[in-house]
Amino acid sequence: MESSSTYTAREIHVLEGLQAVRKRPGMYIGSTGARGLHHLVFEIVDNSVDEAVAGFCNNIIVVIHKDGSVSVTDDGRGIPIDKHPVYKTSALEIVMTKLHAGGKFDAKAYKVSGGLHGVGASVVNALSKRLIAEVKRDGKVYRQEYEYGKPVSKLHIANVQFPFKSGTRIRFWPDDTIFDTVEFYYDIIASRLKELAFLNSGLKIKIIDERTGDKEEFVYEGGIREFVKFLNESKEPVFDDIIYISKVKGKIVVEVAMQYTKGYSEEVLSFVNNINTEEGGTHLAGFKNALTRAINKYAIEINAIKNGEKFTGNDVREGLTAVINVKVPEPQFEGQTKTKLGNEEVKGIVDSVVYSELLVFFEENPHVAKLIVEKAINAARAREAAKKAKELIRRKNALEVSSLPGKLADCSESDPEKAELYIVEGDSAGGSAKQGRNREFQAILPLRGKIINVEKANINKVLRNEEIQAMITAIGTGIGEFFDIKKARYRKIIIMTDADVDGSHIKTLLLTFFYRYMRPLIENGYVFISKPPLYRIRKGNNDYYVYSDAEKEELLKKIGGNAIVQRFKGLGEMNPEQLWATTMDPQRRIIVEATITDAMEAERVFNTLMGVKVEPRREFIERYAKKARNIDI
Ligand code: 0RA
Repeated sequence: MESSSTYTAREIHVLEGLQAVRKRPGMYIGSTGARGLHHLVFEIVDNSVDEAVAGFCNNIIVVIHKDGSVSVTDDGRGIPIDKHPVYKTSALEIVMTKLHAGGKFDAKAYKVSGGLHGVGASVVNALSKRLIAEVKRDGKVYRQEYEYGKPVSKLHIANVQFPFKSGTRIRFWPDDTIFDTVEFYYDIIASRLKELAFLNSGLKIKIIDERTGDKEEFVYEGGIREFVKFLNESKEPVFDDIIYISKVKGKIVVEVAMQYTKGYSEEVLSFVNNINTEEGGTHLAGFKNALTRAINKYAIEINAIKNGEKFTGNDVREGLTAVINVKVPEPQFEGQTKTKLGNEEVKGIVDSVVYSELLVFFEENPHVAKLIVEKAINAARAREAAKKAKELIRRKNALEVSSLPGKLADCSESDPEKAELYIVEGDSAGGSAKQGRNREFQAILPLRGKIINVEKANINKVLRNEEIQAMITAIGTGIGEFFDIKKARYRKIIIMTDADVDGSHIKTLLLTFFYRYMRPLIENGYVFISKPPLYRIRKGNNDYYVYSDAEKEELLKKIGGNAIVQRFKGLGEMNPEQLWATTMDPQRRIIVEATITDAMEAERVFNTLMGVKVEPRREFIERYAKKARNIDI
C-alpha cells in the first residue's frame, strides 16, 4: 500500500486502481503489442463516438503526431470541468484518473459499450507517459496534464487554439516501457475510423498523419447502406437496391443493410454498440433466422417452392453481403475474444424486426424479391448437386476401393469381356461350382437363399441385404443414377438357381433388382439365366442329364428301357464335375439372355409376391388415363 502521508484515502484508492492497470495491462487492453497500442486510440475515439451517438458531436479529428503521440479532437459538449461537490475535483479529472468510473459520478452513464471495450480514458492515461486533456466550453479552453496516469498540473485555462466552438481533445504519448512497440500504423487506425463512420451515419471523421502527410476524411450519410456498397465494390450485385431496415424496439436499436452478389461467398458483419462482434451472438442468430424464414415464406407465397420444400440458411445466404448494427444498453460479451453478444432477449427482437420488415420489402419490391428467391433456388440446387457428387464419390469408394466380397471366388481373367460371374443359389451348390468351374474366366458368388425372403423383403430391404451388396460390389458398375456399364467386371452375369419355387423366387428377386437398379445391364444383354438339366437318367454307372422332354425321349431310345429317370431336384445333387458338364461348360450348358420383358414380368411377380395392393394402383391408372384423354381433346 502507498504509505506517503500526502495522499488522502480516496487518492490512494485511485492510484491503486491505475497501478493495477500498469501492472496487468493485458487485462484492460488485451495485449501490449501493436493491437493493444492501437486499442488506446480506439478507447479515446469511442468516447467521442459516444458523444456523437448521444447527438452532440458531428466531427472527430484523429492526428498521428511526429513526436509519437496521437490526439483525438471532437466537437461535442466537452467533458464537464466543474468541481464535484463531494470529490472536490473536476469531472474531467475523475474521468481521467478513476478506473471504471461508475454510479452517479460516471461521466459516461449513457455509454453503451462493454467488455474489454470502453474501459475508458483512465486506462489510456495509466498507460501513457504523458497525456494532455483539453476541453472547450463557454469560449474557454481548459487544460490538465498527466504523467503515467497522475495529474501533474491543476485544471487551468490555457491560451491554445481549438478547432471547434466546444469539444474535447485528448493527446497521449504511450508508455514505451509498457508496450512492445509504440509505432502507430495509419492503416489500422484509418480502417477502424472508416468503419465507425459507416456505423454512425453523418459523423465526419478525419485522420491526419503528420509523419507522412497522409490524410482522409470519412463521412457516410447512407451509413451501413454505404458500408454494404463498399464491401461489394469489387463484387457484382444481383440488384442495385440495398435492402435497409431500421427499427427501435424498447431500448434496443436494430439496423440492417444487405445486398446479394452474383458470387457464392457470404459476408455478414455484425456490430453491437459499434463493436465488431467477430464471434457473432444473439443478434446475428436472430438475423439469420429471420432471413431464412422470410425468404421461405415469400417463396411459398409466390409458388416458387412447394410448402414441404425449404431453403436452408446457407441457401439464402449464398452471395449475401450484410451489415447488422444493433445498440444494446447492457451488452453481455462472451466468447474467446469477448466479441460474442450473449443477451438472449436481443435474438427475438432482431428476428421479429427483420422478419416483418423483410416481408414488407418483398411485397413492395417483388422484382428484387424474385431475384433473391431465384438465387436461393440456385443455391439449393447446387447444394443438392454437391451432395449427390459427394454421395457418388462415397459410393464409388465403397464399390471400387473396398475389397471384393469374401464370398466371391473371382476369376483370374482381367478382361471383363471374357469374364463371367455365376450367381449361385445356396452354399452347397456354390461350393460345387467353385470346384467345378474354369477358374480362369468364371467367378462364383454364392447367395444364401433363405436370407432373401422375397415375400417379405421390399426392394429397399433387398438393397441393404449383405448378399446383394456383395453382388453389387462384385459387378462393379454401381447402381441407380451412378450406374456405369463401362465399369462392369464381367460380360456375362449368370443367375444359377434350382428349378423349384425357392429358386424361381430368387431369380424373380434378382431380375427385379437388376431391372430397377442396373437396368442397362439387362438392356445390353449382360444378364443370363442358367437352365440346369430337367432330368437325370442313370444307366448302370453312367449318369445322363437332359434339358427337355424331347431330349429325354431321344436318350431313352438310344440307351434302352431299363434306365432310371429322375426329375432333377437341385444343383446341390451334382458333384463339381457334373455341375461343370451340365451347367457351366460353355460348350454344353444352356444359358438364356434375360430380356427387359423378363425383368418386367419379374417385377410384376415380385410385387404380387409382396402383396402390393392392386386397387389403389388401378384407381391411379384410371384417373390418369382419363386426364390423358381430356388433354388429347
Ligand atoms: C458527460 C457529460 C457531458 C459530456 C461528456 C460526458 C463528454 C465526454 C467525452 C469524452 C470524449 N469526448 C467527450 N465529450 C463529451 C456533457 C455535460 C454537459 O455539458 O451537460
